Amino acid sequence: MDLNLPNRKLLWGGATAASQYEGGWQEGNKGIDTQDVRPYVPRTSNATTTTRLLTQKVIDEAKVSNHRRYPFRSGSQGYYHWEDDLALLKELGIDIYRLSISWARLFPRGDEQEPNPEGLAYYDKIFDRLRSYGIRVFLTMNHYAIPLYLVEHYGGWTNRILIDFYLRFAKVVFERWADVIDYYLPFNEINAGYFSPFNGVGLVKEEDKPYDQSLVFQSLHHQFVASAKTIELGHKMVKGKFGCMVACFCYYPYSCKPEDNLKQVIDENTNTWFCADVLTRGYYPSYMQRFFEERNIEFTITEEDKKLLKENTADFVSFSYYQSSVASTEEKEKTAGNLVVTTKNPYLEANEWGWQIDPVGLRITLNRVYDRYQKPVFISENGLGYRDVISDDCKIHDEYRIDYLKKHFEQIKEAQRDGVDVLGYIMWGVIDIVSAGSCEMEKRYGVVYVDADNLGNGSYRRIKKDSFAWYQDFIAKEK
Ligand code: BGP
Repeated sequence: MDLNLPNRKLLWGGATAASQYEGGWQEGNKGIDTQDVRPYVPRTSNATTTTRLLTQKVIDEAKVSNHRRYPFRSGSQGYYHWEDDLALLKELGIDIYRLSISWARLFPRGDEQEPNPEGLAYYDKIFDRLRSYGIRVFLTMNHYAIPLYLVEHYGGWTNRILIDFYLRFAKVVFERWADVIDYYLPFNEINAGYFSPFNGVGLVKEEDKPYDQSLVFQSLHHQFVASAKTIELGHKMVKGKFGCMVACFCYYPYSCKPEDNLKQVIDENTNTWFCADVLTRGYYPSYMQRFFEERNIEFTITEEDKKLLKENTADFVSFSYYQSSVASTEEKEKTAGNLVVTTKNPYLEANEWGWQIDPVGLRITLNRVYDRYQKPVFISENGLGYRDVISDDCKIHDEYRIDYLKKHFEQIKEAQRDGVDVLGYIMWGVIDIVSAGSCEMEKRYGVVYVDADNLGNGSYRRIKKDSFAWYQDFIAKEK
């Protein structure tokens, strides 16, 4: 019996993001952005608030400080090492490279009419080289970093005018590099907007006060509209496909107690599916009505916005997946994860940062996403954050990462056999980069090691880890 299930050859890739990789924060007339002002704070203190939820005081201090504790200003110094890095990616044999463009490198303040020529020249070089290597491009148009000027003078994404500024940026990208880009993502992990409003929507936290949720959701709504308008324009101008992306947390109920199961549904709906529902189905899901009412969240959605969302949905769905989570109605031991804190799962191991490693959860997530949207699915981020060490033989023996990748890849194959239409897999931080959550260089994901510590000490020399050869061999066999 033939059900005509999709059976694609997967694209295997690797990813970086401009703010975490490039450095060169003042090179080529780049403007300062929201990541440049995030300080590294050792994890022993109240690091989450200081590093992710920035107040104006922290921003003001950063603006006048040349201290090395601003890791995004150096990133992995990709701005200077890009030629060697792209050569390494070529050697690795990846089919597709996911990267982002720094908005502030193209539009230093964000509200200019014309792009910065030096910014254009930098990305010309990158895209030319990728073209000549035959590596396809998965472009994250905006991966967290927002020109700081837009935050301080316009209030970040709370202000509807950012949609116009963003569209100006998008148009430049379409006009200039369309021939080399296959997949576009208007926003990285769009649901980060409400877990991490400074990173996600450029919202500054007031001292000693929680975020105003109406502002958070208004900002997010503006990003939804910007995304729809980008797709509308992109479909007219370029051949590439447009996706949406959410951070997936794969919730399990703690027990078979009905209340735990209900909590699983609610947590997964509000934390994960809400944004993907809007961008993929083209309208706000009904379950959000109650969520907004119970929290007195009020914001503006115009009739024109509704029409735009409806008519410009994503061509494919993508997600990051690092860990699964547990929904429990009872107070249980907690552990951290990507963007969320969750109940500990007694069946799983976690990395040093508490992120629970769960390859089967990836298969479950792929099935849930495909079943829900019936659109092709791209795993746009996955990987293992680990404190790698250089051993006496000057190598990095990261057999734990090989084991992690192997087990996750097996589950992707299983999901394909389940009938999920998987487009590809992109390994996060293929070359070591600064952590977006904790601003550490020493939380490493790459198959290429970058010799630098959390304060930017080091040679920034690149060293291939053992996982490099393993991934290279895996990809070669897949071709
Ligand atoms: C995602 C972000 C990435 C990335 C990754 C790993 O949320 O899209 O930018 O960094 O998580 O997180 P971290 O860097 O905090 O380990």
